[in-house]
Amino acid sequence: MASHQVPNGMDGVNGLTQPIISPGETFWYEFDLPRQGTFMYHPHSDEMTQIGMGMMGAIVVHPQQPEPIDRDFVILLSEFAVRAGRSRPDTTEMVDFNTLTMNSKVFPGTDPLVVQTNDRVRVRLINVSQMSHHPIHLHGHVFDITATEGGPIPEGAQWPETTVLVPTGAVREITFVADNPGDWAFHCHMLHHVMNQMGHPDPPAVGVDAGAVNEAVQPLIPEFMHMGEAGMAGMLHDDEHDHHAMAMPRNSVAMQTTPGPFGPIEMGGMFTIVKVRDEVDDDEDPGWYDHPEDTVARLATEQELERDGIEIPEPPEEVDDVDEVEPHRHDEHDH
Ligand SMILES: [Cu+2]
Repeated sequence: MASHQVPNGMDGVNGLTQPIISPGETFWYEFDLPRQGTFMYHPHSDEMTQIGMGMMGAIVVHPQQPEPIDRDFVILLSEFAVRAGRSRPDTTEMVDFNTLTMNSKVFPGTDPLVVQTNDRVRVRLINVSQMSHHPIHLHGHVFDITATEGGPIPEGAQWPETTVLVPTGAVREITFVADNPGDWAFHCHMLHHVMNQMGHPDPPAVGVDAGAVNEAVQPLIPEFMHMGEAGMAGMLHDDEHDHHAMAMPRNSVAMQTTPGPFGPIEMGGMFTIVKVRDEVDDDEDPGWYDHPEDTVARLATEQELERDGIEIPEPPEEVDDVDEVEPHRHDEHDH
């Protein structure tokens, strides 16, 4: 029971303040919650296994005089090592966590945060990740950091941010007025934390047509996937070849990309959407934002480019004959 004033004997540290809880046993805990705020709990016994499989929770203690908050969210940030094609986490992993979650879900499975225009919104971010801190970034708004797991920050000491770093084992409460209608990305800014499980042991293939390699290799090595030929995003659908770009092993989600209103959203993992609407129906997902006319970025016209003195260079000619290119090989001493 982290960061609260519990009696020592209720603190739950295996071996230090209580005997181990054996399988099938239930222990009894009782303590007061004298302080308001956001707190976490998790086992202090075989943490890598138990937290590595998701054993954690939040406790929110509201003040007796409630603050004027219209929407109040709790998001537990955590990370798991779920190898491609596997159905449960690898709890021997110490460093390389590939499944970064909000409330134990990856985007697009994460819930959107639905709020009404001008709502005062609080998000309680709790990080129970094993190794990672998470710089959580909100688009379109500025928030104040109003509390930590130690309690509320006095108003004069709060400061504005658009990204809050949540260290592992810590709580950050952010508070903002949702005064900007739209669909706003709300996500960890560590770039591979907004991607889902990556199982490839192979070099990236940007610029390479890997063709049928996946289909040939995946039956033998489920983790194998070649990286997208034009970057990492061509995972859900490959328009050029009009097929599912990457055949994925069982129990897997696309590393990135989920269908959005303007095409694939090239995100996964620790990513969700704050949906600010003039009219909301409780927590109901309102769907995609309907932008007012002429408020969406679009292709610049030739006249506009000319007016601003921008010249677009001709793209280089495509190389047809790849036979002359020496294939890249791993140096055996690399590994
Ligand atoms: Cu992160």
